[in-house]
Amino acid sequence: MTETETETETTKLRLNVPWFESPFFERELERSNLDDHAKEQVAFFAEHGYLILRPEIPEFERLADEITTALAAEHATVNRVQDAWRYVPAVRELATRPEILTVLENLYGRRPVPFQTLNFARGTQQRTHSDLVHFNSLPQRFMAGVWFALEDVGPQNGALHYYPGSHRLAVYEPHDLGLRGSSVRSRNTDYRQYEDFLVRLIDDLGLAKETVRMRRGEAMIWSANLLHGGERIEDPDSTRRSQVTHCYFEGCRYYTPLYSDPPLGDYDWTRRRHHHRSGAAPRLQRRARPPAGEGQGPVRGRGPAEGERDRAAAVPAGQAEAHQPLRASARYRARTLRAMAIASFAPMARYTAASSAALRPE
Ligand SMILES: O=C(O)CCC(=O)C(=O)O
Repeated sequence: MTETETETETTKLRLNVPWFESPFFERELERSNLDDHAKEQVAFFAEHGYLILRPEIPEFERLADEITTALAAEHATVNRVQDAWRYVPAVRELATRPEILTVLENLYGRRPVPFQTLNFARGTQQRTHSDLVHFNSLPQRFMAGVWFALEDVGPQNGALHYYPGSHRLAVYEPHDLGLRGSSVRSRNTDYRQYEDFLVRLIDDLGLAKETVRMRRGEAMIWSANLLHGGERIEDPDSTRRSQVTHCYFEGCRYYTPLYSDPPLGDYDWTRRRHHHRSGAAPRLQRRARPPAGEGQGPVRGRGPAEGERDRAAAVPAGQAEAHQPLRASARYRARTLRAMAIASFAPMARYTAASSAALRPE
């Protein structure tokens, strides 16, 4: 077989998984038209399952301060505020910054669909988990978390921990553990069984845990299946303001594995389709490219090499098509996106377009 024929075969065999999880990934990465910096980021993410970066967001200080002020009253009583993007413009803006969406699109080869934010005032001390038990997609694994430090984070206030490379493990859902997600009465008990299972798995496989110190303004992107959690808080009086944005990717269906039994055909599909049903779905939205000089900041620590790059060229035109796993017609794509992604998550897309210019009408 000639080289061209082999390439054609590889293209035909493009799998319905994020491209960094494909057995053809190295070849596809080589052939992609991403710039060198983006290639290094994707290669690092493929191997380790996360990236730590300092996005160059000129308004970051203002956004972080506005978020802290806007949520002060709620945070006086609860640590975890979900979906503040609906009523705090700064949360929405940070969740949809083009500097982050561009990286996500490079990593997954599809446009990201941010759908949920969580704002914490203090460390969470969450036990180790994979986000795929909470949010999964068909095709699988098209989900990522973006975690922003709104203040310096270290052992004193509950650092993040994670197991590099664990994103490559199998996806474990309740039915894999003999639990019945779709009929479970005591979610907490069953969720504890899932967490206990992961402790045993990590121990058995000898996975090595890492914790990370982060500076205000730095972000960590993790692949959905990366095992991660929150470390113990050493100083009980400390704050640890942070914002997590959970993102799906275009062209998928989304479900909650914790409440589903896929082998029985029983899926708890993500709802919020009322905008679509009522005919009020907005037009298809598309994110803008970052303005020149406002792209991705250098990756710290074990990430790709540091240094200045041509940020503006982060996503060359046509790149999404170049390694998009679903090779569908434009009509199919438009219909799928409208029906699944945008309709399901219409509010975020609409507010985003108005507030941060991260997305713009097609
Ligand atoms: O913020 C933390 O401590 C952990 C966050 C986390 O595990 C998550 O959002 O999935």
